[in-house]
Amino acid sequence: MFKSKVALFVVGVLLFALSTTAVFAATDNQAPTIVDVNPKTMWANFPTTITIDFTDQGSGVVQCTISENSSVLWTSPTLTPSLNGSTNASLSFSPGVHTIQVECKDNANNLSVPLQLSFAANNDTQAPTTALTAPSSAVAGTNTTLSATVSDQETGVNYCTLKENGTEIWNSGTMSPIATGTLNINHQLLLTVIYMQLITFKLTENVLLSIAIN
Ligand SMILES: [Ca+2]
Repeated sequence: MFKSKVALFVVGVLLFALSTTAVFAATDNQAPTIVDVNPKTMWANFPTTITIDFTDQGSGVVQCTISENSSVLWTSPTLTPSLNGSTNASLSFSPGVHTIQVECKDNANNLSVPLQLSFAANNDTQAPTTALTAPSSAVAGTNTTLSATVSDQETGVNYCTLKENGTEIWNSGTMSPIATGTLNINHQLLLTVIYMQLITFKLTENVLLSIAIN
């Protein structure tokens, strides 16, 4: 009788141990890892989209932060828990050297090892280049479609406007910065003036072009 009670007790202890082990196995003790942060360099006074790539085991990443000198510059919204994903921040930096620290946490509040990124934020002082690719000339009073190439190796072209004798007749709106690309001006222009100007610029810089009207 005593032996059977001892046996039941032992079985009970074993079952408790097994269930406790199962609970522990479901607990996430694994901190997320920040795989990469891009870009590695930023221009000064220019909004940059920073992409944070992360992985996790267990509960999944739910939030990331970017801080500098212990002050938080940006906090992501609460993310859908993800074991392998990314999130984007938009930040603008003053001129000079910056060291930012990126951290992510999972749904069990495990904090990643911080990833540090140092870079010198410089002002973009080079104006973009642009060239009209069509047409090289036009006949006054006819509808004409313009296209142009734009190029900028620093912050990129993010806004273009077309002026006719100083009056804006078309603009691109704010675009994702273009390093090199073709700008299609989907606008039929009625050319009735002596010349037209295509102006591309970012920040306060601009360049001018003109086409001959015959
Ligand atoms: Ca985890």
